[in-house]
Formats: sequence, C-alpha cells, structure tokens
Amino acid sequence: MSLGKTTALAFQRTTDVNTGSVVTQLTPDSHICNRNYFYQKCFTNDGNKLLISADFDAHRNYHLLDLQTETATQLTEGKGDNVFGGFLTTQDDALIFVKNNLQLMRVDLKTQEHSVLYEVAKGWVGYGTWVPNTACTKVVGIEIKESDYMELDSWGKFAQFYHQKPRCRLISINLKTGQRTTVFEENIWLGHPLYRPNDDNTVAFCHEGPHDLIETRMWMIDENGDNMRKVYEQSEEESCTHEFFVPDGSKMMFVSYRPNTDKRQLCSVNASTLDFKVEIEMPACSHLMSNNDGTMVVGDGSGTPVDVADNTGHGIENDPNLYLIDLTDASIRPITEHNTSWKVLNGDRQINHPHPSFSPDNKSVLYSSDVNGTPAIYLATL
Ligand SMILES: [Mn+2]
Repeated sequence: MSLGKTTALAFQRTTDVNTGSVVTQLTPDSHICNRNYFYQKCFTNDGNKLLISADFDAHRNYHLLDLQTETATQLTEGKGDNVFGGFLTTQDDALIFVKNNLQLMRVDLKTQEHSVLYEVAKGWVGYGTWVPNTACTKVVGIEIKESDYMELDSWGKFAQFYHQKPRCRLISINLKTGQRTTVFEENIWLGHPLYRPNDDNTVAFCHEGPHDLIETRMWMIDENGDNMRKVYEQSEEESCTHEFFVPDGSKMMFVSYRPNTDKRQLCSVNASTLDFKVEIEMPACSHLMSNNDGTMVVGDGSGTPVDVADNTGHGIENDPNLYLIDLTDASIRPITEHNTSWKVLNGDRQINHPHPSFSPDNKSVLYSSDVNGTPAIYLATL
C-alpha cells in the first residue's frame, strides 16, 4: 500500500564526447524501469513531469517523475499493470492504463484516486497498447478471445500466435459511459490500434505477426466499421513496422525494410489521401517517432529483427546509435549510443527496446536502455 509514496532519485549526468549530447540517467541501476510505448503521451504539457514504470515498490508500477526535484510519486500498486500501454491524458490530470488485461483504469495524478473506466467482457482478454483520441474522450483497443489467448513472453510464442489466427476485435470505448463498440472483428491477430489525431473517424490497426509473413500490415477503417482500406500495398519482399501518426495527424509514418540489406526506409502516407512517400533512406532503426508536424524524427539503431520468420536473410550488424533525422534538409546524425541489449527480461519482450521520442520542447530525446546492467530511463539532449 504505497500510493503517493515519494522516491528520491539521483540523476546521473554524463556528456557524450563524440556528439556533445548531455545524457541524463533518470532512474537508478539495479531497479527495473522503463518508459511507455513510444507514441503514448508520457510528459506533462509543460515538460516538467514524466510518466515512468519502475519497481520501486514490490511490483512494476507507474510513477510520476518530477524532473526538477528528481523525485518520483507512486501512482499505482500491486501486480498486473500494463507498463507500456499507459498514457497521460491530454488534460494532464490523469494516468489511464490497463490492469491485469481486464480493467481500463483512470488514476488521478494529484490524489492517486483510482476509477474503473471499462471492464473487459467475460471470455475476452484486453491486449496490447490502447490509444486515446485527441480529446481523450475515447480509446481504441484490441481484445482477444480468452480461449485463443496466451502469454507472449518470447519471440517464439509471438510467431506461434500469428499462425493460430486468434479471434480478435478492434474496439472503441467511450470513457464517459464505459460503452464499448466493436469496429472490426476477425480471426486474424490484430494490433497497434490508433486514433488518428484530430480525426476520430479514422482508426488504424495492423495485422500483427512475423513481419516477413504479413502481406499487408497497416490498415485504416472508419470508426463505424465502414471503409476498411489498406494503408499501403507492400511489395513481395517488403516488411513494414512501427507505424505511428505524426502528432498533428497529417501523416502516418512507418519503417520499411527488405532482406539482405541493412538499409531501411522511413516512409509515410498522407493520412487523408494515403499518398505514399519515401521520406528518407536511413540506418537500421527499429522504432521512430516524430515531432508534432513530422519534420524531425528520432530513431533507435538496432540489429537483426527478432520479429521475422527468416532471421538469416534479415541478419544485419547491430547499430547502437540513436539518430536524429531532419527531414527539412534530409540530414541524419547520431545523438548518442543507446547501447541497449534488446534482450527479453523475465518474459518481457519490450523492456529493453529504446522506444525513443522527443521531449515536448523538442530539445531532448527520451529512451530506455539496459546499458548499465538493468533497464533504465534516459534523456539525451539534441
Ligand atoms: Mn518495441
């Protein structure tokens, strides 16, 4: 019972001699800490506070880190927090996250008062990262039939789950009433549900599974279930991943890659017309996230992707850098090395992924890494 408990942190600052970036380790070694998924809101609008996950108490829970006082306030307790999918509301008044794959919870940031916004129906399991619309009045999520569900605690199971063709449904939840509507339901593994920013009528989702087995990863659909369309027609050998909406809603960006090369393309479609564009050729970044209007992008250099069936054909050298990509002048430069191991830890496949994104002032990049032995959270100046 530790809601509201304050943990004092001692930030560790170093300067990268190669790039000049000041790198601040926000969370201590020997604790398991991570940032949320890269497109979920984690900073308050003023940039002073940051949502993190940490095991300062008995479990991995959410804490609100104060970047000025170097302290963290515990927001949740007990086991079962989905520590990647949680996000701060647009209004900065609450954390919203899924508990035990079952309950969508709201936590008041000031009082830590909990309320249940939505409960998953019997026979179903809440899966993955659930994403709000811009006004934070609704979220889209994925539910999987309980009889088809399994814990995905290894990349082997990730592949197996794809072949099982689990019953999945893409849902929208009204956060005021808790009412659920099903947008789309099928015996295909669905993931990455997204509301297009500033356009609630456009919802995106993906066909999940080993990237090189997926024919068409990215889809959009109207909120009422009409007008399902491919975001982009992939060529035979092409894999696409880690799609996100540019925060102003103008584009969807994603990574495209092919076997037998370490080259990657940052691509986009116009979110209204789906007009396709290769934004830039880039190093082997796994995850990318843009600034508000999509002119600047940060990405995490990586090695051979684990989420493909053909690891040999996709084998590449590890790239340990974080990159800043400036699309206004087509320049790419390293920010610093993240040096994460990418390892699965205690069945958690995502914990050692950097998942970089910009701070609200676009002057720093936030990321996770286990470079010092345990997963920790870092902020590097640009
Ligand atoms: Mn990841």
